[in-house]
Parts: sequence; structure tokens; C-alpha cells
Amino acid sequence: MIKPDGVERGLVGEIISRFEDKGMNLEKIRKLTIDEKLARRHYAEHVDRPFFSELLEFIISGPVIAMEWSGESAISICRNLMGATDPKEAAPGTIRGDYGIVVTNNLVHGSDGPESAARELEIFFG
Ligand code: DAT
Ligand code: MG
Repeated sequence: MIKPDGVERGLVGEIISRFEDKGMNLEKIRKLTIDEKLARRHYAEHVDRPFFSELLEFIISGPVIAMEWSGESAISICRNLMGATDPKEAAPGTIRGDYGIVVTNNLVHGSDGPESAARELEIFFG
């Protein structure tokens, strides 16, 4: 998913290109604005974290681009292209490393395993 900061900053094409250039296949794409109910479902694992209110406020702050990508080792390859969660620690050459500074505004979300991928695809694409 391209988060509200990535959309707002006009980085949609750039971010999609990084996954395409690597050899991933774009299967589905949808622009939507997440509401609080959907955010709580999507980020259910984080609702009790101290940073949740900030994360919630940010993720509902503007439109996002939800995507399904397929390909060999798609989950780990996409997470590697995204970089570390905190853009301060993300390596140059990664999306977060090249475009982010603040952990909340880290541009992209990616499923961290097959179960979360299935769960999140169901949320955004049914
Ligand atoms: P990731 O998005 O790399 O899978 P995560 O699932 O641990 O990271 O956290 C979800 C999002 O929550 C993350 O993209 C940004 C935010 N976040 C994580 N840790 C945070 C922290 N310590 N302070 C503020 N926001 C944080
Ligand atoms: Mg995560």
C-alpha cells in the first residue's frame, strides 16, 4: 500500500516503478480513503501500541493506493524494496530510505507474511 504521504507527495508512479522494475507483477490496484473502522481492522495487531493513535490519524488523513503484487518471493522482495520501518534506519536505495525521515510517515505498507497478505487482500479487495 502507498500511504497518504506517498500519494500526497506525488510518488505513486515512482513507488510502483520500483516494484515493476524488480520484476513484480501488479495484479490489483485501488485508490481509497481508509476510515477509522477499516484502519482498526487493517492495523488490528497494533491497536494497543503507544503509537497507534498517531498511526491511525495518519493512515486516515488522505487517500492511499492499495495494491496486490505477485511474483517469486513477493513478500520478502517487496519488504526489502520498502526498507526498514523507520526511514532513518532504512538503507539508501529503498523506498523508505530514499524518501522518508519520520517513522509515522514511512510511505508504504507491506504485508509481513502469507497470512497477513491474505487477510489484508480480503480487507481491500474482497
Ligand atoms: P512495518 O510497516 O514495517 O511492517 P510495523 O508493522 O511494525 O512496521 O508498524 C506498522 C506501522 O506503524 C509502521 O509502518 C509505522 C508505525 N510505527 C511502527 N513503529 C512505530 C514507532 N515506534 N513509533 C511510531 N510509529 C511506529
Ligand atoms: Mg507491519
